[in-house]
Amino acid sequence: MSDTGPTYVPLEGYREIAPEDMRRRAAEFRREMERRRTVREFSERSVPRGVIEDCIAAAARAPNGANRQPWHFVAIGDRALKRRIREAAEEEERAFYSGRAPDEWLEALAALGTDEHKPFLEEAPWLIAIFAQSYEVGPGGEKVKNYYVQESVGIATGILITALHHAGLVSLTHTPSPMGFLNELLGRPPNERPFLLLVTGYPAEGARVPDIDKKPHPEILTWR
Ligand code: IYR
Repeated sequence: MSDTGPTYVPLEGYREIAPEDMRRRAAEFRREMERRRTVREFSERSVPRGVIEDCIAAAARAPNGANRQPWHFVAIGDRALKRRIREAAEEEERAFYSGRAPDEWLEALAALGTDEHKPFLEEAPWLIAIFAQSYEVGPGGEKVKNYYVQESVGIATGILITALHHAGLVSLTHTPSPMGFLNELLGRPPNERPFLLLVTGYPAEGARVPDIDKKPHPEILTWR
């Protein structure tokens, strides 16, 4: 471990935005994010790998605990592998929907219309498996602690979802539970836990989304 203090460089990336531009940019971005919807019906249209790479690169800029960057992304475009992931996820989901999930949870999901069928795992051009590194393995095989892992990976995932939306794609945050099969199918080590599986691509033609809305502002925002 380093025993030297910090070294500093100038903040070169910052760009000041004039107040009127700031208002316009904030309002435009708000409107863009108001168009984001989680989509479960995907087209098989392909999406260039470079787009996915740029979105993941944006996500990997996320602030995170002690700059450990405790994440690993696996971008899956291979059809056979997507099929195996679908089969494994559907097996877990069958158990979830037919008994493992408490009634209260199933009631909470009723408005979303989800069930154990996950065709999107094969149809969408890309699946992005996000792994959280609970700890690192040091040179002598010892466990090195990571900090704020859930928060860090959650922030990175939020940026990834935003980047994909900004690029003109839709996504689905899919959480087959448990997700341990992803370590096996994707060859990831035991210090990594699957965080979620992000499905992304174009929406299917005529895709529909649940008729649900976000909470009104007074409920989510307090000014003091
Ligand atoms: N993992 C299941 C169930 C599910 C859970 C929540 I919380 C959702 O917001 C949606 C689905 C599935 O993916 O179907």
